[in-house]
Amino acid sequence: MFTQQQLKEHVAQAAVEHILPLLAADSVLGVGTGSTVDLFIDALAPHRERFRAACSSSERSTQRLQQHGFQVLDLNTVETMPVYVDGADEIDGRLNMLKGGGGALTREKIVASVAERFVCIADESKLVDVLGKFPLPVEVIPMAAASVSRRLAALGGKPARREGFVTDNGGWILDVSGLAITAPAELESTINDIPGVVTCGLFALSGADAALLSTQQGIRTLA
Ligand code: ABF
Repeated sequence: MFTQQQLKEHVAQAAVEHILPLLAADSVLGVGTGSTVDLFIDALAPHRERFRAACSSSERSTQRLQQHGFQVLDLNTVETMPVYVDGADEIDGRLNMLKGGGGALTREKIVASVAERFVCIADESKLVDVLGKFPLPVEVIPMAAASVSRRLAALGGKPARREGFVTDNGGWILDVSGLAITAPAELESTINDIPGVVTCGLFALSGADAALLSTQQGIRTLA
């Protein structure tokens, strides 16, 4: 039996092998955030010369990339990227994701929006039938935390402010439990429209293009 850490290491290595053929010498690679992505960055280090630079979704990933000697570009200097690699807290069989457990959901969604392909990397525990067992993160403008919470409660959620956490953008996070998300794209759109919401942690209007899932039997690819 592989541990969850070993499963994450396996999929990090598989992701490197999966994306290298997609990268040209002048390519910029989009990099997500989280513990699996940390391992992906480490596995990518020996291949630093295969592409031009990275574009990062968090200070956490930026630091790790720079420690390995990668050049990290400001997104404003990047027009396109062939691929964005990121983890997820939950992913369903249609490649809809629930993300933001690490608090980086806004920059993740922004960088992913500039990439041609989103490759999600995760251990098998993240694959679910219905999204929502993991509390849905929603980044809000601090002054709107209470008003957005009321609107999320009206949708059937139980929002709780992530105490003592401020995002890289100066936002607060509401973690919303109690949602059975049977129509993720519709719920994402509804939450996006609440005044004060910066980012909803549902990636369904634009989900992953492929997922590499690490299982006890090896890497399973969903596309
Ligand atoms: C990131 O991946 C976040 O959205 C999410 O919190 C994180 C979870 O992945 P891991 O289990 O690898 O930390 O994109």
